[in-house]
Amino acid sequence: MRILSGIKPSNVPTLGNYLGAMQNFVKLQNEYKDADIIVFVADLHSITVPIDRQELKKDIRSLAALYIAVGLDPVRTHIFIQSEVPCHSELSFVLECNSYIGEMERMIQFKEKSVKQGLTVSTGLLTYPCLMASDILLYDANYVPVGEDQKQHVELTRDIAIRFNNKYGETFTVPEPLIMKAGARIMSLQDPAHKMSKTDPNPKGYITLLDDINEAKNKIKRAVTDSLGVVKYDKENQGALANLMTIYSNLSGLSYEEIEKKYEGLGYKEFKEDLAEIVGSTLEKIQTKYYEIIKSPELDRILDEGRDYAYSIARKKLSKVYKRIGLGRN
Ligand code: AQP
Repeated sequence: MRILSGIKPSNVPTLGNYLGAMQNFVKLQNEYKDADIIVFVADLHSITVPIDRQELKKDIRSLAALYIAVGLDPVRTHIFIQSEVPCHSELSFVLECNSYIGEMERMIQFKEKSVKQGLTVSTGLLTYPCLMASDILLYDANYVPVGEDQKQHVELTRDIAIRFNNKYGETFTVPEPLIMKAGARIMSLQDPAHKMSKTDPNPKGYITLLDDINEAKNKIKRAVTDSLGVVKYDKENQGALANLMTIYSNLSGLSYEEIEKKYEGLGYKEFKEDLAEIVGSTLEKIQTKYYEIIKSPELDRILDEGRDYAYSIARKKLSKVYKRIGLGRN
């Protein structure tokens, strides 16, 4: 069994990326001892929108180090940088030729991001689900752990794989999205109607894993809440509080009922102060490990090993695809 996933280095990962994705990679790594686990830094995905070169370079390395800092063990999990394995872009074009523009235009992420960009929206933003499909199909991944927002792209990957297999013969494993319920969709701290995103123009809406600890605590304390003043999980009527309770529950291990009991008769203030401490100590643990790794030459060794491992699998799959289609001389 192979489990594969990636995150794009379009800034430092947020608590949303951590709870919806990274934490689950670690759980799966520790639970499925026999699975082959591959996690990559999806740097090609970052260039679908304008991005500063220096920032990108920094974020690529940071994300690789953060994977290890949150608990991925490079002995168990192969970690690599997507653009260092050219097969991803090569297969992507083949998949673009086996998918439809209508399918791409239906993707919610494309709709949302293209509205923000207006006329300058890149072609890559439209076709990036094909790149994501390549990321997955090159490795015959059985499971792809993602947050809820990426489910649609994994479903599209399934459609493309089935279509290709029907047309050219059995080539790709059809993957399943793996969405862990807890933390699947963390919302902005300033607007509970929108998911927490690392490129939100309002930095108060998100907490990154490398935020200054005091600043992160303040973001929790200043997060919007509702007017009812009761700590009760009610997504419909108290969406902002429900989001904070989800973060609380995930990081502390307490259930919603246990949290409600703990704050019975108390207001939001105590709840938020405690949550700020919980978030602060989570970040502190991650950051301590992060600053050890980011400086060490070990990180490059891990990424070299990951790249070579990924390349050996991806190249074979790409040759098979080319052969099936009739490309080249073989
Ligand atoms: N708010 C979220 N709650 C839970 N999971 C989330 N993920 C993203 N946001 C949340 C999950 O994190 C993984 C990596 O995402 P990505 O960076 O590759 O793409 P994204 O979904 O576009 O993430 P962002 O933070 O919103 O980035 P930008 O702002 O650059 O677009 C995925 O598994 C995703 O589901």
